Amino acid sequence: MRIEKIKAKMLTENIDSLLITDMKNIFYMTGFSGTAGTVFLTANRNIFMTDSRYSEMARGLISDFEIIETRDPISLLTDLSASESIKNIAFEETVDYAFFKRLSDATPGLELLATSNFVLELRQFKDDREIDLIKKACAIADEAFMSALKFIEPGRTEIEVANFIDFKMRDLEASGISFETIVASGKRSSLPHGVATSKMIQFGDPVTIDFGCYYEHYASDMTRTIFVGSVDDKMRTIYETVRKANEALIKEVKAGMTYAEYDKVPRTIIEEANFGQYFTHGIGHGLGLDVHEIPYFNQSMTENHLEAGMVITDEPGIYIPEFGGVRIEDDLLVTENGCEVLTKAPKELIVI
Ligand SMILES: [Mn+2]
Repeated sequence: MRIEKIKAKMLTENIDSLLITDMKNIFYMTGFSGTAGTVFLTANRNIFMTDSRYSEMARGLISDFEIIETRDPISLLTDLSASESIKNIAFEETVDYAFFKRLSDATPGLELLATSNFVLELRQFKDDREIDLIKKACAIADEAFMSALKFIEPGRTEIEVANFIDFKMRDLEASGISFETIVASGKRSSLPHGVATSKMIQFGDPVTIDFGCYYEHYASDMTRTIFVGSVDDKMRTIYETVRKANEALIKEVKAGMTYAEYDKVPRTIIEEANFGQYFTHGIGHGLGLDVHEIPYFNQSMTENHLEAGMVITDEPGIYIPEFGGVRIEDDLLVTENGCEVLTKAPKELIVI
């Protein structure tokens, strides 16, 4: 149970009370998906505060919390802290300054403890239902990509392609896109995060498409680079290097691999092909309720190990300024002995 795990962690870290304000963390803990809510946990009480718009919904939805209707959760904390003899309140460090100021003004005499990733550390490990939802989000992205292959042609703008993909994913029952769809064509493909523009796609262009959707609150995130009309030898070499890096990592990954090694396997392949200086970002990230969430990877993380149940991306890229770039990104479920690739769109070099 999620709540028991959080309570155990509070005990270990000498936290008397925990204030959860991040709506995705609140959803994770309670199943509540409205726009206003605050969770306050003490050793003895699980409190969910929301305003009158949501209190009835919350009462029907959330069984293991006391529901308190209020427009001002912070002012309630003073009373609650006194009645529960609390000495400290842990809060999520992602709150904004105005919130922190109100919190600290309302709780004189109490120690405020900033926490980072308190709930997110639990969110790293997906249960079977979460995995099914992520798989569905990935399947929607796969299908949208296959449709886009038939839609992309010289004369279409990047924005038209992005709109097509976004609509297609919604048509396939996505609740929305998980981030602004990237369509970067021609030289613009050297921009790792080139959001779609009114540039027309031309014969000979590489087109990098990075996109994903939410399905029942869970995200997918996928990238493919395809070529329109033709592909030159240098681009072909770049493409095959990125693909080799992506696929080598898929073969190597399993529970127990260090975060450093996760980054190193594909990066070494790209370096050995003399493109190392053009792989300018991290190899990937976790995904779930957020499209980017912990874990993140870099080569100094030799003490962190992948564990079964994590869903992470494998997204090597090579970006040559004023020339073009390639990225291939898959979503992987880490297992004890390897991984399951959740995004299944083809990766052989595609020229349309
Ligand atoms: Mn990504």
